[in-house]
Amino acid sequence: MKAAVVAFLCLVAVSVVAAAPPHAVMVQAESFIRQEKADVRKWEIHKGLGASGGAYVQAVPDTRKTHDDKLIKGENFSDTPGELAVLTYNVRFPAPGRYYLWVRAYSTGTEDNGIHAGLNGQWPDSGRRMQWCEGKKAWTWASKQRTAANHCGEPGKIWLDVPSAGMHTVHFSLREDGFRFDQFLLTTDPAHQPVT
Ligand SMILES: [Ca+2]
Ligand SMILES: [Ca+2]
Repeated sequence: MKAAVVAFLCLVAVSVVAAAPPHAVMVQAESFIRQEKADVRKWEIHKGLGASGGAYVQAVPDTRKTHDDKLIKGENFSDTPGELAVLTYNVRFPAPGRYYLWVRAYSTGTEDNGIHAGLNGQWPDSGRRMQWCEGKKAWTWASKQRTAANHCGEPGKIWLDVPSAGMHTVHFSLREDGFRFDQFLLTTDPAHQPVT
């Protein structure tokens, strides 16, 4: 009898865990606490464009506007996360876990639509090369990673593994200059898609 009761309680406990709502944290891009490596490119706060919270940040100057403009690594482009124009945010997480990262961005072409993300001074592979192909000249939520197979990015590959509940630092750094960045969302629900 005792065993049956214990088994029943275990089933209840499992179902409670399974039914727990996912955790999510939303942050405005303009609420960064510091900016570093900003001598070549820097993030400026702008108002307008219908941005959430009334403001967004843009990586300036934007010298590579089209594919024909010269690509200069370490200046108007960086494939090395943390190299250029690094923004840091204090984010309080309700629980540890894998948080899928979504960013709301506004791009105009093919040379202002990428960024890198990191956590606690680290730049994991799952935060590299966030990429937007859809939604030109409109704020667009996306969570895709540019890969060799798909330059427009693959969904489900961008996340940050948060080691504990409480305060952690989230980072973004430049991949392409001119990038406009409104806000970001971290959610433990892999199926969640923010509404643009
Ligand atoms: Ca650019
Ligand atoms: Ca904003």
